[in-house]
Amino acid sequence: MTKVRTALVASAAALVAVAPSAVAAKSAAVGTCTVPVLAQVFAPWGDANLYGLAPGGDFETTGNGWTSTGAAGIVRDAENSLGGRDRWAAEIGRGVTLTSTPVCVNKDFPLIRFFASGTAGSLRVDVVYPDGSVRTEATLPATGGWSLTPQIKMASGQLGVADGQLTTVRIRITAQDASWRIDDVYVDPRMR
Ligand SMILES: [Ca+2]
Repeated sequence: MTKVRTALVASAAALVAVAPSAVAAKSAAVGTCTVPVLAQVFAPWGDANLYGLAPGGDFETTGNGWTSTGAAGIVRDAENSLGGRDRWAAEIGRGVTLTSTPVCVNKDFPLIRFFASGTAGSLRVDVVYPDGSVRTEATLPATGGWSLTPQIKMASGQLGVADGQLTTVRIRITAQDASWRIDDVYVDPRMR
């Protein structure tokens, strides 16, 4: 496993040092979970659910903890659907898997949603559950350009926690048969 980085990473860090993420600044640690600020970020797409940015999921910072199995990096790409100062996206090479740091959720059918861009092949979205099991929760067809994924549901029964308890999962994204770009990985943790 290698850290996600390219020669461009240093430039991304410089940008972020000037303008730190508001989401990161307001997040709060609860036990081993870091609960992000939740907002209706996909309301313009008719989705009223409350989402929080997965740690490092905007790829605007270096050392974000995401790891890859091969060629992947942060690239300058103006995926700017959510507005703000989003300047960087993750590029995943053909056949490469990108894995997130732990993401905080509870058991009431948490959701994953993000932006993806791929002109060929498909993008597989797996979830690594607390017991180490891995399930494929979505396989997305080529988009042709930046596109918001559907709501990707995690398997509630795999989380192994009681109502109201928090746990962590990892999101594992694989570019199958072609390279893809992703950005703005959000989770609706269902912690109401
Ligand atoms: Ca970004």
